[in-house]
Amino acid sequence: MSEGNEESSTSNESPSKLYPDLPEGTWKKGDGEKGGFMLNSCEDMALVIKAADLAARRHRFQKRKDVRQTPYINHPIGVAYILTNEAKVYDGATLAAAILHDTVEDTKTTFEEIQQEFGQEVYDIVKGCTDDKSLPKDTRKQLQIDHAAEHSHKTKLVKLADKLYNLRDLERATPIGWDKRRVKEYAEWARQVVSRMKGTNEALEMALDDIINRLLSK
Ligand SMILES: [Mn+2]
Repeated sequence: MSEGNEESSTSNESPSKLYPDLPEGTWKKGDGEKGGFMLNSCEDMALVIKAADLAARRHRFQKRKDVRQTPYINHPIGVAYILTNEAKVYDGATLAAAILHDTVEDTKTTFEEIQQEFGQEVYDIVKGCTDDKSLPKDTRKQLQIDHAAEHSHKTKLVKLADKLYNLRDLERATPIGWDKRRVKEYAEWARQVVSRMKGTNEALEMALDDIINRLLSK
C-alpha cells in the first residue's frame, strides 16, 4: 500500500474528528483553501432539498424548448450542479437560490414566498436572477447587461452558471423555433453580460469564454 492511501483510509471518519478546531457541522475541503470551500451544515442541506422540492412542484408541467421536451426542472438542478461540480461552490444559500432561480419568473411563485420560506439571502439572489416579464424582451436583455456588474458575488455565481447551462443547451441542439442567427445573438448577448461579471469564478468564466467563442465562430 502506498503512503497516498493513508489519507483516504480516514475519509469515512467524522469530519469533526479530522478537524476538531472547526465548529460542529462544518469542515473544510482540502486544507487552508479559500473561504468558499466550507462545506454546508445540515441546515444548508435541508434548505437545498427544500428548494428542490418547491422548484420541482412549481415547474412540474413545464418543458425546456428542446426537441425532446426535457422537463424544465432539469435546468435549475443542472445549474446547481455546475456550481458544485465545476465552480466548487458549496454555499447553501447560493445552491438553494440556483435551484429556485426561475420559479418567480416562470411560475406562480412570489418573491414574498421565497423570502418567507428560504430567508433574505436566498430571496436577494433569486431577485437578482429574475427578469421583469412586464417589460419588453429587448429591454429585459439590455437591463441584464446594464446591471450585471452591480450584483452580489453569490448572485453573479448563479447568473454565470445559468448562462453556461443555457449556452451548452444551445450548442447541443438548436431549440424549437430558433435559427443559427438567433443562437449567435444569444451568445453575443451572453458575452456582454458575462464580461461585466469578470473576477467572480475562474472555472465558470473559462468555460463560458470557450463556449461563447465556439458559438460565435460557427
Ligand atoms: Mn435559468
